[in-house]
Amino acid sequence: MKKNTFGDRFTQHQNQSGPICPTDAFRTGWLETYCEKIAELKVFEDKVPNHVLVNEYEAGQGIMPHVDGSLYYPTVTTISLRSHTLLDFYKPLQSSESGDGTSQIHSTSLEERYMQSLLLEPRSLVIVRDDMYKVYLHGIAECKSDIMTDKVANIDLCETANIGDNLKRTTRVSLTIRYVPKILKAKLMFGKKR
Ligand SMILES: O=C(O)CCC(=O)C(=O)O
Repeated sequence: MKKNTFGDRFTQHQNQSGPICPTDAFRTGWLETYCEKIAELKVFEDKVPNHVLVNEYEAGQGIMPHVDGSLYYPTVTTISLRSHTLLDFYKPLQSSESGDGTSQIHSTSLEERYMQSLLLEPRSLVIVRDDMYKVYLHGIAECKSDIMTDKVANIDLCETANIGDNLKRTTRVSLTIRYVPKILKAKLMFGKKR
């Protein structure tokens, strides 16, 4: 998967290995238009998004289940281009306190922790916030096609698919558009891990 980050500075997304693009591409380019359109939805209160991660996935590529963590404003907006994909959501690992006061993590397979998926259609915008951002993990499975089942929570809202369809993936480009509060930007620049 190829990654590129645009932001107010030469910021770098954690684990990013690709080239980093300068401020001007973001501030004067077409990305700004989309950031402003998203700002009008008030998903970042009165803030305009200032951080865009561009990922390119070939068919068969995905991203491991993860949480985006506390460095960003706790809402993420993603525009999907070219191919669809399925964004899968998982419950976090459960822990409980044992007799001696230490906490014990219960290891369960990802399959058991799987909850549901969202079909991200080409040219769609998805907004992930609240517990879906803070608590649950999200990821994209490494496969070349997706069968639509009743686990696809938004299937009734989608124009390009119905239950039972098998959608073939092609190359997908995602624009993950976020707002990074100033105080957190410094942490991103110095590469602090979550
Ligand atoms: O490409 C996507 O839609 C998801 C990207 C993502 O979860 C990430 O980069 O952290």
